[in-house]
Amino acid sequence: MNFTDELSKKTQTAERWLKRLSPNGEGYHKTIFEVVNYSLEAGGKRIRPVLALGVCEMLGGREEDVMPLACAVEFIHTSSLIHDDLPCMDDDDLRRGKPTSHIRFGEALALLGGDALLFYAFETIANAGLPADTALEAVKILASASGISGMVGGQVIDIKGADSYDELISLYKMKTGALLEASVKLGVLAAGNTDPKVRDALDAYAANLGIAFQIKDDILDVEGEEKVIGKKTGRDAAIGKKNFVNSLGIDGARLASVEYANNAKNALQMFGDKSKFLVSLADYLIFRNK
Ligand code: GRG
Repeated sequence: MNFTDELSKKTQTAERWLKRLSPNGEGYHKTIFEVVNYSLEAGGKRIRPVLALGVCEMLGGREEDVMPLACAVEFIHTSSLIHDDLPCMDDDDLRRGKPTSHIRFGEALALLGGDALLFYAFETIANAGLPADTALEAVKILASASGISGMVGGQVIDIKGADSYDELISLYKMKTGALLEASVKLGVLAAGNTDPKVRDALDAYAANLGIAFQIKDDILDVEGEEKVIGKKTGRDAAIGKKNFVNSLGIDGARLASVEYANNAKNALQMFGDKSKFLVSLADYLIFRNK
């Protein structure tokens, strides 16, 4: 199968599982189901679940073992997008091609929608029927990637503003890289692979991919088309936020994204042909138009 077909197949698998595992219910509080599903169903590239699935399959694992974990990452990611768009954060009114959650439902419900999805991610892991030690390890991976020294910590640096190149890299590793790294780690966990060499190689792949992905996000903020990427462009310039493009120029940023993607691909050498999908995914992510 060529890369495009494989990506499309894995994305469809992610959509199918998200539909199956997304929160659903009735009751006096039923509005919250509408709030969370509005953002989940708005789409998105589903890169994180696809990555978890790609890693798990490369290591010989099964779809049914990885997809509840992969969906949990997408729940956290979607929760972070809802919070990121709030007036107290980036104050955006467009996301995934639709009005942001707080524009549609008001700030209080958007805040609660993000909160609800965060907890729901862990509920999903707990209900996945995994052996207790696997579930515990999955919780550890996801909680530390999302929390104080992961995505939330990265957002704290983002709010303050990075003062140096090194700080910018730390920010990217935490705010964006941590969840991509967690996706890869969960793929390894679901496949039951405990070989330290395998883990180190895939950790290196994910760490470099995370930085490359965020640099491309910076590039799209400058040259992306709003209609295609589904969110407002020019945001970093508007609020004077330091990023790779205004630090290195557009060509420098492009070069840096290629360099990090190359590092990611090189980390996969030990897997030979089996890593074809993950190698192509790195290229796809730095040349994407949304
Ligand atoms: C959820 C408790 C909690 C806190 C959130 C707001 C915040 C703290 C963190 C910000 C995280 C964030 C939005 C990082 C940017 C990562 C990024 C490049 C997002 C865009 O990801 P894509 O391109 O989006 O995969 P789609 O829509 O395709 O899923």
